[in-house]
Amino acid sequence: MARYTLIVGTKEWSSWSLRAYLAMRALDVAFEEIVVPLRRAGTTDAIRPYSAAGRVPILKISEHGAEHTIWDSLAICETLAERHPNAKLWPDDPFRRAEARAYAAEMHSGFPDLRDQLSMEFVRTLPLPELRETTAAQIARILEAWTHALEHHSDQRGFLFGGFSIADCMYAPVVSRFRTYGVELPDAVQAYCERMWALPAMRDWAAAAQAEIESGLA
Ligand SMILES: N[C@@H](CCC(=O)N[C@@H](CS)C(=O)NCC(=O)O)C(=O)O
Repeated sequence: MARYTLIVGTKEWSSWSLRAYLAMRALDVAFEEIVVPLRRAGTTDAIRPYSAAGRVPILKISEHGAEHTIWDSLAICETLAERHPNAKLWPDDPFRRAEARAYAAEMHSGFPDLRDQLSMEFVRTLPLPELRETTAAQIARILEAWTHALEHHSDQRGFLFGGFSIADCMYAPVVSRFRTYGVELPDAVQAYCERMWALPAMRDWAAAAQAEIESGLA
């Protein structure tokens, strides 16, 4: 049987780690977690023993006497989807799945101004800064994409593509950013964000982030 270890960064800040964590939590499997403190002089040195890329998240899979390393949030999500088809981390329908993948890829490779100007502070609430035009345009694009998915691909389960999928994992840090900075949202998107925020895995991540703040780690 495989043994999973997920290496993540400080939960208040590590948006890429949150994505892999949510995918992991969507499976019915135990995993060990290691948290590496970010924004420290020694952060890269602390990550490199786990992966030469020096970035979190990292998934270690020990199986049949060998240890495999997967770095990068989307590669981890894809690997988990492949290894655990019953968890349905991607939609069944091929075109829906293709679209969900495009959503995930758009997040993975895009929205640099949003990520830069509204950095993830998972449980803190902060004033909304004056948005650059590019940031405002990226927020508008996300709202358009989510509204489209919720109208055309969602169902009574209420996630972007019906059941919880990797598309939701990839956008979860944006849900948190919208909450942190009080971004005004259309009703359907607000309801989606509330559903995401209420997920047990999101609540657990929030509790850990709060503990980091209280202990001075974040
Ligand atoms: N594209 C990568 C990005 C990973 C990334 O940039 N992670 C940040 C933390 S959220 C990191 O490891 N930073 C290292 C550092 O701050 O030194 C992924 O999707 O996993």
